[in-house]
Amino acid sequence: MPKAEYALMYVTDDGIRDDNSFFAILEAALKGGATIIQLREKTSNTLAFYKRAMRCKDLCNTYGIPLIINDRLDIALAIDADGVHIGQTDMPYDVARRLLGNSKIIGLSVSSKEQAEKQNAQAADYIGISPIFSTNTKTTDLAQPLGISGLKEIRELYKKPIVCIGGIHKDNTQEIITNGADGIAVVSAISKAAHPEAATKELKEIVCKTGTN
Ligand code: TZP
Ligand code: MG
Repeated sequence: MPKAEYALMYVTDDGIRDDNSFFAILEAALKGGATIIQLREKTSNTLAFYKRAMRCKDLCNTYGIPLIINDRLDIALAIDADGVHIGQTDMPYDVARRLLGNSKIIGLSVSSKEQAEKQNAQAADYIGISPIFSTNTKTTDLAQPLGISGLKEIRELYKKPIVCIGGIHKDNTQEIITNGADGIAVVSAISKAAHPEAATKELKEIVCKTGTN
């Protein structure tokens, strides 16, 4: 079994501005078995982000699932989230750790073997390989996909959990887990599914039946 917490991360879809749809899909992901939620809001102002974060926290608490916040330390602190996911140009890891304390989760995106070897990646709770495959969901600030060969190289040197993101769906999940990832992070495979709860369940089953560690 992969580490349960990282098996299936649902990264919320910031394209969904309607709160009813946004929270219906989040709840479907929770019901379907997502093991961790990452709130990612790229366009909302601070107040809108904060309000969504509060509601996400309530919902995640109801299902007993951790909630982490993409990029924004201030939002994570304000709602006492379970952690943050930061990229290479966000708050430095050491500062994030100092602000959040040791009990919170800090994940770091890496887009190369060199980044995975650095001290901040080694200190993080997990790394996100970003992107593993090409995706239409994130269009700015996206590195070249690392692919399965990149994942394998990083798995050799990185001992903590690895979560892959980018272009992941039910037909490429097994290959990712077989080649050393502890979990997957998806946006559209859940948010754009005709049946988000069933889609989540299916992804989770593939990860869990494939994972060996
Ligand atoms: N970071 C790297 S790729 C990506 C993010 C947030 C988007 C992933 O979206 P999808 O729809 O799962 O390909
Ligand atoms: Mg970021």
